[in-house]
Amino acid sequence: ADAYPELRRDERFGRVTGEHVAFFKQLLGSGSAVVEAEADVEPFNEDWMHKYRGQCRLVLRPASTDQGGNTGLVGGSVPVFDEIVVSMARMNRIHSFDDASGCLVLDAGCVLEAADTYLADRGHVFPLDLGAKGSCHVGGNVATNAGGLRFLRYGSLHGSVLGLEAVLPDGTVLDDLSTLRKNNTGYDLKQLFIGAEGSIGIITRLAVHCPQRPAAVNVAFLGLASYPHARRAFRQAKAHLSEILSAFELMDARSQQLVHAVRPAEKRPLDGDFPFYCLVETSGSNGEHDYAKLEAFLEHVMSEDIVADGVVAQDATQIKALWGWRESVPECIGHWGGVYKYDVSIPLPDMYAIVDDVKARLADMGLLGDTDQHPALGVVGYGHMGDCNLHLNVAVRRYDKRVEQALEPFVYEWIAKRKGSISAEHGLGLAKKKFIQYSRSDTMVALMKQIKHLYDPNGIMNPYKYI
Ligand code: FAD
Ligand code: 2HG
Ligand code: ZN
Repeated sequence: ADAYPELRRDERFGRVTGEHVAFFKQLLGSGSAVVEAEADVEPFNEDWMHKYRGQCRLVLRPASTDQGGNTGLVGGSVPVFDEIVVSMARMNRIHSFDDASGCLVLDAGCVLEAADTYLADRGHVFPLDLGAKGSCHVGGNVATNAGGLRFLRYGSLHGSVLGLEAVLPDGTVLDDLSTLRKNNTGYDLKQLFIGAEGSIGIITRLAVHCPQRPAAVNVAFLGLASYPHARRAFRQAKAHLSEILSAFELMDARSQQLVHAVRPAEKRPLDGDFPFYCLVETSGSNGEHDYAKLEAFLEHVMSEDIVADGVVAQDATQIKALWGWRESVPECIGHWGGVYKYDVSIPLPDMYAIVDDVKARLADMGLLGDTDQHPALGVVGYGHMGDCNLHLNVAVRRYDKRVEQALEPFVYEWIAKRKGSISAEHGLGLAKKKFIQYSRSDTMVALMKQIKHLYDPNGIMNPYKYI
């Protein structure tokens, strides 16, 4: 109640008793399947950003070893009060892979990177990649409909997930584990679970369409004089690289300064300082051919003064290092205390303007600056430019209500005016639940509530969140 003064515990829900614990031990077996000890439950009560905290006292781990998951960024994965946490970490088996169709059937608790490594050995690739790959679960990815770094190439999980199995709130097992690409027989119910953030059922198994792994990957890192230059570079990247373009990411100067401040020993990709940087990746089947295309693109954009400076990675180590400057932004930016995160879609022409407007607003209000008196130390914009998806991050020395009030609803109103989305790829969780109306009409919200009620009439699935 102290943590969330605006929320009240729903007294329809029981409180965990010794009898409940005994029941679950009988059901799941004792040992590591039922977690009660305070120190062991604690990690499940706090999220990755150390921003949300619950009071759960019981964690159930149907059929493994380590905790995975809990990398969500909207407070959706930790309890609010004393809800029971179900960890999927022990359900982590890969069941089958058909290398002709590319269909992978696996448990929801498989770690994304482990699934991708399995596929790499078989010449295929998981159609999603993101910075948290080493700990997030594929079930969590699907539950949040995560977008990630190669959405531009492989598209949404709404297209890649062929089927799923889920347990409904009343215990019914929904078997929609189809491995077919085409299946127009009635409503496509699985789609409701993709991006539902655990609000209508628990995903237990997935069938995912996994493409052929590209034989050749090339990466260029560009320095640019302004945001309009970055937009022009993106246009040219599409024109020159078309079918081999697999990522186009944007990073502003401040984001790179903050990464540099945390990792001063790492050599920066370009010698000079630029207001913006872009990372361009190609994935294709012929390395030499792709490299030549990327070089021709770079030559063109430099000769036209669209790009001020650029470098093309010469080997896999350099590719990894260049990606590091992009992928480590979320982690480095939290180094000073906390981060207010806004994951938004905005039509490209206006996309970066929100960063300038937020910066000006916080500075005018005396909340942004270099001294300890200022709660905010940086307003940063980066993200998946190729998908019109910006991550607006405000790095703070400490979480501070004045900063939050300056940002909300200001950011949401700004986005609604431009017909953007207040949640592009991270979901609603607890953080965005009360702002859904900025991106969805009353009619749509009413229908969503009906769906929630239909599947979960007692409101027991991830309560207090989403809708
Ligand atoms: P959790 O955090 O454990 O859960 C997330 C939500 O899904 C919760 O509401 C939970 O209740 C629900 N859920 C989890 N498992 C299931 C299940 N089996 N059935 C039903 N509901 C379930 N996101 C992007 O879209 N793109 C990115 O590029 C990206 N990069 C990231 C980088 C970092 C460093 C971090 C920390 C996060 C990033 N994310 C990104 C956020 C993203 O949402 C998560 O990383 C990931 O998709 C969540 O998976 P998880 O297993 O950790 O889920
Ligand atoms: C990314 O693209 C993730 O790096 C995280 O979606 C973004 O932390 C964020 O705001
Ligand atoms: Zn992202």
